[in-house]
Amino acid sequence: MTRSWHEVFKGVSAPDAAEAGAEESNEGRRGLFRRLKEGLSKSRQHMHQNLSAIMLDRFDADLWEQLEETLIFADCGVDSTVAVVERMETAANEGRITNREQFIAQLEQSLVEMFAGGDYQIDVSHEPSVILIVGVNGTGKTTTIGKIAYHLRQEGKSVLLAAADTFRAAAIEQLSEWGKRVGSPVVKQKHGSDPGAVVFDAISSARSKGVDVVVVDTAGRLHTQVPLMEELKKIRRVIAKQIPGAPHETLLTVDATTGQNGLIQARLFSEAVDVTGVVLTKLDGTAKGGIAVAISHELGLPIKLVGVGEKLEDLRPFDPVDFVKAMLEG
Ligand SMILES: Nc1nc2c(ncn2[C@@H]2O[C@H](COP(=O)(O)OP(=O)(O)OP(=O)(O)O)[C@@H](O)[C@H]2O)c(=O)[nH]1
Ligand SMILES: [Mg+2]
Repeated sequence: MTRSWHEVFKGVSAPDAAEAGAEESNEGRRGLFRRLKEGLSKSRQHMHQNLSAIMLDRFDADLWEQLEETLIFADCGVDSTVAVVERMETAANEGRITNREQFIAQLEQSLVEMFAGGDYQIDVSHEPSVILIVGVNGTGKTTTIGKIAYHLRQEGKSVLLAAADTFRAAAIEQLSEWGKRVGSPVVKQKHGSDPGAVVFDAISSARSKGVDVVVVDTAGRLHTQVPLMEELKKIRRVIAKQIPGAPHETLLTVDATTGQNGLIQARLFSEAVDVTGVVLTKLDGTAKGGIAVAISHELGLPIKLVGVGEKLEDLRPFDPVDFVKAMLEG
């Protein structure tokens, strides 16, 4: 079942049932699912084409090979693909697949089983809560921050943005633009200053003003850039020193269009920093939405959000069942 935004954030109270009305909230969930499907239309089209080309008259090696190719093409990754095909073969051998509907239903179930469990919520229950956004260059960190801030504001939370990407000249400006758009203050210093100092200021400011959530932008980096990874660890230490237990979330952005390469980068990145979840961005730009399966399965991390466009509203809550349905169902 699609989660509403107030369910995405832990620490946001549910709207008054009488005020929202059960029907209205169901309508909201359906709307979210519809928009997720729109965002995944390229992936769905490809999946559909490939799956409808598979003839189900004989469950033989050919058929399983075709399914395997379909999943590999969709970037589900070798491990997940092998596991899914095995489950499908077992189901067929046990007589649980006799028609196309059962085939699709079983495929859905097997794909859903590939997702790592874990906590899909984003914890904003602290005063203030700190969300740190990390990832490789250009994967969508700053855009995602604008979108997250927008949704938090919609849920009635006050948000402060910290411009701790002091590395790239235009980065501070870019975050300031998002701040203006969503109506959140941005704490910044000049280009080239110490990101730790920016974060320190941001948290002090949030505390003195009673701001609910601080979202920290960081410079893009590769796990191989040792000084930059050290800098990230320092940022985390500065945060933890001011607020024990923070950052409460460290979200890793992964660009879905970079496929298996992005997956490798993400794995190494998450090994270096304590990541609490993934934001899978740019799903609208790829037919290979199966990368969500590979990332979750191979990284063992929950995907918490997906990006399906460049606009403020183009962020979706992630739910494995919905995601797989949106990818497979017409
Ligand atoms: N289509 C699409 N584009 C996106 C999405 N998310 C981000 N982008 C675009 O990707 C580009 C890079 O996004 P940024 O948010 O600047 O990425 P970043 O990780 O902050 O980049 P650096 O700070 O340079 O490391 C921009 O052109 C965004 O508009 C998405 O979900 N879909
Ligand atoms: Mg950025």
